[in-house]
Amino acid sequence: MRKQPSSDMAAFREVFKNAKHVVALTGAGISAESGVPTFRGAGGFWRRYNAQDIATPGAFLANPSLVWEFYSYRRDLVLSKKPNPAHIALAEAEKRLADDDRRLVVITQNIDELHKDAGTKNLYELHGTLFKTRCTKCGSINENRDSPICPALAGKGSPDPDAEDARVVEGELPRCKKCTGLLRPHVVWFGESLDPDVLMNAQKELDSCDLCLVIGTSSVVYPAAMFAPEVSARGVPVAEFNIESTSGTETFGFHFEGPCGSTLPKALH
Ligand code: BJW
Ligand code: ZN
Repeated sequence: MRKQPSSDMAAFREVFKNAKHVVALTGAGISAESGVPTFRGAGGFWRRYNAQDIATPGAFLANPSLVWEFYSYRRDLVLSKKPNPAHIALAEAEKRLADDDRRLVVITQNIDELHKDAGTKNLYELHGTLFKTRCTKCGSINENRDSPICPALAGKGSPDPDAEDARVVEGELPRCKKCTGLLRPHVVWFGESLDPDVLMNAQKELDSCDLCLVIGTSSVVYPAAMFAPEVSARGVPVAEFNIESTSGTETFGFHFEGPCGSTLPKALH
């Protein structure tokens, strides 16, 4: 039988004290205490859709207006949110470790930029960001924090399951300034490949780290879901911070159950 993961904080802190290269893999749960909804479980729906229905190239092709409503709503929501003590604990630990010639890196699945806002510098955003657009015609990528992102989406995107689809015509959705092509959010949808450079650099960090933290992710979406189990299989300690057990828990050495805004600052202080 497998050993149960330990929840001994003193033992974890000893491992952390001696680690030279720490990778923190984060998911939606780290932003939950900032007020950003997670994807799975209660509250994970926008209207009657979950992420797997609407965060796809097929959904965008079929109804770009609906998908833009979804992202427009989430951009506005996130613009009103701030990093919480878990994001800040990681950013502060990165600075402290750097002063001691050690390294902490965050690999996030989140697209909310709250790690950046907290001051994290060593950051890989696996699934892109809410605040960049990409042209579907010329491929140009641009930062964009406009609210609303275009006049036709002003006041649209209500998450209410009874809200009516705005059916904005394509010509009035966000368009490219260079070529007038239709813009899309610069995020990674189901069935799409991750940016190969981001993926390669993240993989290098994972291959050389001597401690891995898995924070606020259900560990069901690939390829991120296999990162921590791979590190663990190398014999490197992995510590999970989550409000519940996940499919990965059994393979990790440590599991700290509870909101990571409370558990992580204690672990990394
Ligand atoms: C707290 C907390 C608190 C709450 N404190 N904790 C291999 C096998 C099977 C399938 C595949 C495979 N390889 C690829 C696939 C297909 C697919 C996939 O993984 N599907 C699975 C669902 C099975 N993957 C892909 O398509 C990926 N592309 C790819 O691999 O390309 C090559 C390829 C394609 C197809 C076939 C084979 C190869 C791309 C995935 C892109 C995911 N995109 C999304 C949307 C991004 C844009 C957007 O946000 O709109 O990314 S989906 C969504 O899920 C989002 C998230 O980043 C991602 C992960 O979710 P996360 O962060 O784990 O959130 P939750 O909600 O699931 O969990 C929150 C956790 O927090 C929970 O555990 C809570 O308990 C916890 N929690 N409060 C601590 N306070
Ligand atoms: Zn263009």
